Amino acid sequence: MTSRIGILGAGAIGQLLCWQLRHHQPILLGRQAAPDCFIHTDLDGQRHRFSPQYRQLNDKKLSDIGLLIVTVKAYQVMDALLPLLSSLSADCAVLLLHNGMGPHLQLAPVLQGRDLLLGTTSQGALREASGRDCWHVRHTGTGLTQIGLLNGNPARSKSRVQPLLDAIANAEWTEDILMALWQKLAVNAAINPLTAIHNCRNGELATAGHCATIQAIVAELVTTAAADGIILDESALLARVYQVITLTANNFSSMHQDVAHGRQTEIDAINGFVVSRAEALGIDTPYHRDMMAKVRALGSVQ
Ligand code: KPL
Repeated sequence: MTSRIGILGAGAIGQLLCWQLRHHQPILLGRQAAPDCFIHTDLDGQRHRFSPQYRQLNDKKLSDIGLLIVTVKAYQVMDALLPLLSSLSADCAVLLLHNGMGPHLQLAPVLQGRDLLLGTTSQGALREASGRDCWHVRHTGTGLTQIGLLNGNPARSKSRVQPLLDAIANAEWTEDILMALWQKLAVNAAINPLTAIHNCRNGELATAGHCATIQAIVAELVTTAAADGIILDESALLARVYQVITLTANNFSSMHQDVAHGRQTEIDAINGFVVSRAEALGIDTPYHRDMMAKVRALGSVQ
């Protein structure tokens, strides 16, 4: 039976999903046993304690997993997933849920016919503490979650992912998931590097001084996506970027936080994905290249 849900990646989103899916008894796959976890939710002010079910990454018994949700960062996907593939059943569906784009291009050819789903979530989740005995994750907002099929069997993959869509508020099945991911990419490609470079909260990008750069970032992305077969509405996308800037005005973007904590950033999967697709298609994207160079120069580990 391949009815279990596995979650690969015990970061804040992985732990939050584990709790949201608790009635389906998901399995958290990791290097170490998962301790009890507290989910502090700003939505109802409650604190929920739960004990994730845990299985070690080198456990060869993964054949009962029917849906593997991968919540590691884009740059970790291939290293985390490849060693597990031979232990997964031939019909296990894989769902990638990370910021940015790119790993699906490497993963699709090696999945050997398994369904490949892609998704994006704007659920807010912060890991506040992760000791040996207990983890604490704060659920800060419901944001939109979109999931869709890239390759495989639509009916089978939709039924595999339905428990997840039911468990999260504001989650929807998305027919054109690549279009949704390019749209989300535009938001991250404008906000994340600029907040990291200027060491500011998202809201500061609403000032006039950033307007030309944001417009150019969106325009280059729209041109690249069009050459890649995805037609985006440039003015609607620009409006969406500014809407997110307003709605998350007080937040520090994930890239700002990565730089501030000396962690590897997701620049390669965000502006780097646009640059590499553009290069492959013979398009120049000087603003995205500039964002990459400036974020790399900030000195966090790349
Ligand atoms: O997704 C985000 C991120 O920080 O990675 C945004 C939408 C920019 C919110 O901060």
